[in-house]
Amino acid sequence: MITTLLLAAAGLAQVATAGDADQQPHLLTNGPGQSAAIPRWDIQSTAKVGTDLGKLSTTGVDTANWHHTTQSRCTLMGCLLDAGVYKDSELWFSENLKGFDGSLFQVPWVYRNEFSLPPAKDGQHFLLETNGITSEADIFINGNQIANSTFQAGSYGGHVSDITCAADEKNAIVVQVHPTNYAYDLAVGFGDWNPYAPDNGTGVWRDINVRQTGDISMGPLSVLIDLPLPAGEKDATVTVRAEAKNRGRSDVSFRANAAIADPSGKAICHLWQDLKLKAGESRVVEFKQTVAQPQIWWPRQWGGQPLYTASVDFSINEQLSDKRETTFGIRSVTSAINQYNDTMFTVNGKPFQVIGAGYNADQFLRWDGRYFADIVEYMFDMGLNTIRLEGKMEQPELYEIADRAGLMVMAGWECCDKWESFEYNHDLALNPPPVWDDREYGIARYSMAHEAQVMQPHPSMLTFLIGSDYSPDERATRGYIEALQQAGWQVPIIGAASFREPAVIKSGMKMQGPYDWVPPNYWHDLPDTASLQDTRFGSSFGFGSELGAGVGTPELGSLRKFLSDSDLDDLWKNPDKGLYHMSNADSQFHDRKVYNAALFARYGKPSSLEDYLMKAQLSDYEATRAQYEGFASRWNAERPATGIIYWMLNNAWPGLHWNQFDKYLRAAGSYFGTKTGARPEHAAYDYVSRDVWLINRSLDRGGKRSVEIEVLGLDGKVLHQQTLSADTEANKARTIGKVEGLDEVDGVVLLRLLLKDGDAVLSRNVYWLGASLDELDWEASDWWYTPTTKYADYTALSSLKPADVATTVVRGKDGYQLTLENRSDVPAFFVSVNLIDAQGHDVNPTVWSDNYVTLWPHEKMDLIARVRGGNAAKVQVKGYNVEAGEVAL
Ligand SMILES: *[C@@H]1O[C@H](CO)[C@@H](O)[C@H](O)[C@H]1NC(C)=O
Ligand SMILES: *[C@@H]1O[C@H](CO)[C@@H](O)[C@H](O)[C@H]1NC(C)=O
Ligand SMILES: *[C@@H]1O[C@H](CO)[C@@H](O)[C@H](O)[C@H]1NC(C)=O
Ligand SMILES: *[C@@H]1O[C@H](CO)[C@@H](O)[C@H](O)[C@H]1NC(C)=O
Ligand SMILES: CC(=O)N[C@H]1CO[C@H](CO)[C@@H](O)[C@@H]1O
Repeated sequence: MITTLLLAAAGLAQVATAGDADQQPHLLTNGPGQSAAIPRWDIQSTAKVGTDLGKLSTTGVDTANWHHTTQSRCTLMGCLLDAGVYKDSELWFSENLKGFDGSLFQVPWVYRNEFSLPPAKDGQHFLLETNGITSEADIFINGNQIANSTFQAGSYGGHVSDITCAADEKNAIVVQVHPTNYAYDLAVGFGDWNPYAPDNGTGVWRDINVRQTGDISMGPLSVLIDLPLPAGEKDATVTVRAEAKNRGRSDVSFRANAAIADPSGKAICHLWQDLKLKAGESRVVEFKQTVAQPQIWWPRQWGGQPLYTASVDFSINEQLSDKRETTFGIRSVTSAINQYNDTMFTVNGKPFQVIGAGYNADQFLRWDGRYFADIVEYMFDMGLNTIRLEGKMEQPELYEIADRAGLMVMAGWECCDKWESFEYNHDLALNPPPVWDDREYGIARYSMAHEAQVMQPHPSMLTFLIGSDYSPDERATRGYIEALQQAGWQVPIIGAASFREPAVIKSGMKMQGPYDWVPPNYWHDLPDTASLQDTRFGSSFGFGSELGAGVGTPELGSLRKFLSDSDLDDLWKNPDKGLYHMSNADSQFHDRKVYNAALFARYGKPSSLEDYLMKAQLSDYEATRAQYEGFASRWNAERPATGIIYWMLNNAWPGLHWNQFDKYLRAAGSYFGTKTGARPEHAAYDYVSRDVWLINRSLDRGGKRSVEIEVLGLDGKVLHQQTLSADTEANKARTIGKVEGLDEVDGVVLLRLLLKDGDAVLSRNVYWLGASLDELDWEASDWWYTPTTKYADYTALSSLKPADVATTVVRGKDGYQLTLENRSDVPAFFVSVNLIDAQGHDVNPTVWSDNYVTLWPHEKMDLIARVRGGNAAKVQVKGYNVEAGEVAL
């Protein structure tokens, strides 16, 4: 005690000389049950400050020449970007990042901060909670070692250490982080998606929290739901669980209280039990409660997201010892493998077709909740219902946003590198990483335990995939499953995102491509039996866990932010060249050869960058629309299309492919193709059979529907008209007739499908069709694409006569209403609009009701833009046969 006081006094004195009281923020005010993150860090390389962590972790160390960040969590690169040492706009420009000398990250670095805590009292504890530090770390407080790097390892390894003995009123904490190598560490990597950050993501990328408790501390809450079906008709049972641990030196009797409040905040119950724990003992405390007339949590497409609250506290002699609170939703998720070995999910007893995309974290693992919320809004706008996180489990806030929004989450471990380095996977790489040792099985298991605890109460969880490209081996699988079960995991555990054997748990998901360009008919050209022996790997059957035509070309406003003039020239003048902003240099996807060969052949050789980008957006739109329409339409096929995850939703950095919107949130062709193809109520054209599919992903809107079909020549003459009628069925897709009048196409025709409820248009969908389809060489299918041997001919589009489109704008509540009017006798083809500010920069994010639209002759169309900021000054309008122009707002 005397030493403690002396140290504290010394600490105070040193702080006084350092003269920076600001360096010791009050982390917690007095009282148990509170937790706070170390709010920011100073960082420095051990090459500069040495490795005497005992000394560095005493208060008052002069860190004036360290890097000062404002972040509670950042990788080394993330911290240095935050501290202003680097700028992402510079790092990401052209090939600048390629020249970055990463050797400065080959030695350990130190994170340091000082903080104050309330004075020590008997029966009071301070706990240090880590949530994963990359790749591993030594932690010291006030000269005392709290954790070593054997123990504190793995990006997802979270641990709790009692720091009561080491802590003081004034404290210094030091975290030494060790370099990360993806072949040796269970870290957060990017595979072939994009270049690795120069630090390989090393650092305190997640919060380190200090928690104050009494003798009885509480672990994270789990909430288990028993929801009898049909959902909402019978009472539900809610079980709330938390671990209690006696950290004191003697037996303790305590009371555990639990309260559950309904979504309006009204208390449903208050439960309590009296318990006793021996010194050092822990046990799980459990409360069960019936909830009458439960308010059901639904995925957004099907209903609301009511969130209940569970609060638990432990008290000793009426003094609070620890407490936690969580929101939760009442819902059920199941999955089953059908007779074709495909996984099919249900939510609240309803078969749930996964219509989703694969998420990418920021290249420097910076988390921005606002940015993620924008992404979620874009996802719903596109009609998506699920996000796949492949080893990018981010921060706890992600799940809170998903819960509130109604977005389903498929979380899971990442492919390849150390994560999947089991003996049977050694075709993974030329130099396969060493297989796991005992320690690594341990790290993987407690990483799972930590992530499971974070995710468990969240109703947005659809599944956890314990493998991606490969299943984990038996020992790893056992560890993962035990860890999930200990956290009260209730939603499905899937063995892998691919069918590969061996698999301890069947996956029911296919991962057989494509990842590069395939024509639109690919998705509709199904094998008779839809068996896996066929070569039509990716087409619309079963559960495609990651697949797409590889598209996602940014528009010019974004490209100029990260490409030099000569990079821009490469796009259209060097169609086969490997490009730094594509996938990594050793990947098939480093160039745009397959994509560009198709673009040049189908639409004609580009005459300028603008012409190339127009054709690229057309290709991208066509590709994503066909893919989503293919899967959505086969929902009730003999071998149903049970799910689709587009590869990918977004990029880690400004990338040139594999996205539905670019890093700057500009939505272009791949976005609006998706938005059309994934409409919850939709009429889609089948390129192969010429059927019209009526797709309905809603549960509760019904009645008579009609589909008005019109085929138009490029000269604006109507070639064919037809109307199909049908009664719609909830959560179903089926064919309702064939499009006639396409037997003798001369050049290119346009096909318009209008799905109507009376006079109201539910979905408007325009295709461009040539005399014949693209021809695929199925036998030559590879894991990444199927070659096209003969291309469809859309070059006649270049002979479209110019159309005159008038644009008028009205300012609305959250944005603008644009009216486009085609004043010509010919169609105005593929017209896109874009808001820019006074400096000419894109206004992102903007949610457009529709975009990249085709107007019939003399057609008028309203487009609504929802914007957040008020800085839009002009709207840009351009089309395939509409001269680019700008209209002031
Ligand atoms: C590292 O920490 C763990 C857990 O506290 C301990 O069991 C182990 O002995 C330590 N290893 C070394 C090398 O100090
Ligand atoms: C990052 O990991 C790769 C292997 O995946 C390794 O070659 C490289 O040296 C690592 N970089 C650093 C800075 O440790
Ligand atoms: C499903 O998988 C089993 C092996 O797990 C296999 O024997 C069977 O043929 C598969 N069924 C189909 C339709 O592919
Ligand atoms: C989808 O099914 C629901 C429920 O029957 C119905 O109300 C809705 O109109 C259908 N939508 C379409 C476009 O068929
Ligand atoms: C110049 C021209 O052809 N204008 C026509 C555009 O279309 C509208 C109907 O949407 C007609 O009223 C105009 O005469």
